[in-house]
Amino acid sequence: MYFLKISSAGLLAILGASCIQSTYANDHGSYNYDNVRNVARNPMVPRQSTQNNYPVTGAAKNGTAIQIRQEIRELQKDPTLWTLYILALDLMQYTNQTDMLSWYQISGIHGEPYAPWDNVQPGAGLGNNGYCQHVSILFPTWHRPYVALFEQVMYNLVQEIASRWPAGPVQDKYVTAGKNFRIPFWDWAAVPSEGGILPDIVQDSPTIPVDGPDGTQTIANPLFTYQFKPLLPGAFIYGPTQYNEESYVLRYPNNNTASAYSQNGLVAIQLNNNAPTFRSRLYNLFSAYHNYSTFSNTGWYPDNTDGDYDSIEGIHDQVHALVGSGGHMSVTDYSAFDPLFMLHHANIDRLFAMWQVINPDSYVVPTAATADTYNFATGDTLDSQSTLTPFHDTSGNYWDSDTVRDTRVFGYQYPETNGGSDVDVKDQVLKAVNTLYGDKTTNGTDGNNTPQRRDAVVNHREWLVNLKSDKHALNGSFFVHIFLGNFSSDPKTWSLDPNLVGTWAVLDKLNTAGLPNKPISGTIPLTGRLSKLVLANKLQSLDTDVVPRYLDANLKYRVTLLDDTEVGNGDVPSLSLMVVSAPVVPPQTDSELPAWGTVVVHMNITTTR
Ligand SMILES: *[C@@H]1O[C@H](CO)[C@@H](O)[C@H](O)[C@H]1NC(C)=O
Ligand SMILES: *[C@@H]1O[C@H](CO)[C@@H](O)[C@H](O)[C@H]1NC(C)=O
Ligand SMILES: *[C@@H]1O[C@H](CO)[C@@H](O)[C@H](O)[C@H]1NC(C)=O
Ligand SMILES: *[C@@H]1O[C@H](CO)[C@@H](O)[C@H](O)[C@H]1NC(C)=O
Ligand SMILES: *[C@@H]1O[C@H](CO)[C@@H](O)[C@H](O)[C@H]1NC(C)=O
Ligand SMILES: *[C@@H]1O[C@H](CO)[C@@H](O)[C@H](O)[C@H]1NC(C)=O
Ligand SMILES: *[C@@H]1O[C@H](CO)[C@@H](O)[C@H](O)[C@H]1NC(C)=O
Ligand SMILES: *[C@@H]1O[C@H](CO)[C@@H](O)[C@H](O)[C@H]1NC(C)=O
Ligand SMILES: [Cu+2]
Repeated sequence: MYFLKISSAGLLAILGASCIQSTYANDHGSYNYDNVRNVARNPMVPRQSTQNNYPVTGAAKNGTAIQIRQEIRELQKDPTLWTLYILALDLMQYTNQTDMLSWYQISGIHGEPYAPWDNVQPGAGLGNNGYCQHVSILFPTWHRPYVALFEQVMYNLVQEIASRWPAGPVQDKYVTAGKNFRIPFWDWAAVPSEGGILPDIVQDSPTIPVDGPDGTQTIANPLFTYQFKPLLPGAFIYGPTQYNEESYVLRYPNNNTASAYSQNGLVAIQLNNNAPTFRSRLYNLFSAYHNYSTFSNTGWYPDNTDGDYDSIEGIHDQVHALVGSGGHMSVTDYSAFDPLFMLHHANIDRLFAMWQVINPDSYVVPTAATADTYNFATGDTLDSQSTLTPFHDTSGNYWDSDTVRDTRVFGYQYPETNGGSDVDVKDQVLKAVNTLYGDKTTNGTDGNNTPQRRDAVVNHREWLVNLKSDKHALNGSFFVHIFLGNFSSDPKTWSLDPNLVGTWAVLDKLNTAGLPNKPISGTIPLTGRLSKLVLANKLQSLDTDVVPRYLDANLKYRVTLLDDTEVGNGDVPSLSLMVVSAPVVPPQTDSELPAWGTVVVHMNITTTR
């Protein structure tokens, strides 16, 4: 469902309507395999590892077969693999929380409850952190074995589930398909061939029918939410208190009480509304960022230029915060419990893998840690041999950025990075970047259902807002909404407003007292919106003598916390915004990307806007 133009009244109607849409399936439960072999309910719980050094291998590799991770909506077209995927998610979620391979414990590696996993103990004084690396040179590489571990657990469950069909051709079909199983990714930037950015399956229904080994049953939809079983008191030590009361993972909760529900409908709209900026940020990142240090994370390096504000982590943060909007995905330490987390991170890993193909020589260089994690203190030097704890390889050593550099060590590739010796993989990646994220995605539609015709605008110049703030400026995650033109006076509607260009998000922890507060940065591209104005004859050109005047009259911004309360523009210590542009030579073929000239600053955006 798209909204071409929504008035403020229309937005309020949508807000109202969404209040009746979602209720939870209370204990609709998991798939019941009882009748197949007359064994106890959920007999297929993965065995608790009895030795330490659990080897992270990715999905089992049979011989040299590297399998492809597919987009979730592609995987859904294959009913056999899809059934196995849903059943494996379900089984993992219903695995006892005390088990190290349960959904609970795998999710818990990322952040809270800050428990050791695989008996990997925290460094001295570091126990109140997750293992995960953010604002870190290790952001892309740490998450690679993490997602591979999830894939490995899922793969093993798939093998077990497939074997549960009664012997015969149907079982053979599932067993054969299961051997090629890989987890899907969620491409939130490409123009979907149908539907919106947020896949229907993750939002439509709290329960789904699944045709498993014991026939068709209705189960709790494992992509809709994850239910803690049970929510352990005090597991989430840093408030707000609702996280210790909500026994379901929530997205955009309607209030912050234990009985709150997810407003997936609003998440879907604000993702559609922001998708043109996901797409443009990615396209700019692939085109203009060729240094791994800047590409990899939101941290601001002292020798950065005005063209170095964005990063893959920054775009990742925008998606996290908009999906969560006050729910679990918008808090770093709780985010991994949401079923969308691994779909999102498989996509981040894919974008990283694509970037690696274009930039094979730029990689992790020694860089001081900007924040504490479970095993590294602020200021420790992180390099390509820093251990990616708690992930061991088969020799009992930890994986490091050097050993995870190629996704094939974990037995997977992506559609764009896959190819034998006869395939020019770089050419394939460049074409995919142009097709999926490029200026010439004509005939596609963006979130507002308007054609993208940026290529029709001659004299090409890219316009952006550069943003920078301290990571913990507000002691918690927050949004900066950038508008061109008038917008609603109700902060609840800002991320949905038709005149929103994009929402920059700062993703934060909840326990920031006393933490080092380093600057981070990002961008919100303006060119797509400005080009539409040019095409509509509302703006003369994208030239430097025209655009600043227009922006001076029309560009505005507002800040909100994740519960949609406004923070005054002047009340955000360290937040700065500026308008920049660069001349860009458009690609001559679909195997090239735009060539960026020097980025220049046009205006500082003052707090009075
Ligand atoms: C690997 O493939 C071979 C040949 O298809 C098969 O016999 C074997 O069982 C497979 N091994 C695993 C671990 O799946
Ligand atoms: C989970 O395992 C623990 C420890 O083995 C056990 O006490 C508990 O009853 C189990 N929970 C469920 C729901 O089976
Ligand atoms: C929060 O939302 C739930 C679900 O609509 C409702 O039952 C509850 O009364 C609300 N609580 C408050 C304090 O608004
Ligand atoms: C990459 O960026 C980092 C951080 O700005 C900088 O220190 C380093 O010199 C750059 N590397 C190259 C090869 O330009
Ligand atoms: C775009 O759509 C128009 C009309 O539907 C069609 O004629 C044209 O070939 C399409 N262009 C591309 C690049 O697909
Ligand atoms: C913006 O709002 C002002 C004040 O309500 C109004 O005068 C102006 O026409 C509006 N501009 C647009 C482009 O809607
Ligand atoms: C954030 O926390 C720090 C340290 O506790 C405090 O000094 C600062 O005033 C807080 N800032 C805001 C905006 O709440
Ligand atoms: C923007 O502000 C910075 C520092 O606050 C200043 O150095 C710079 O000259 C300003 N740029 C413009 C275009 O006003
Ligand atoms: Cu993340």
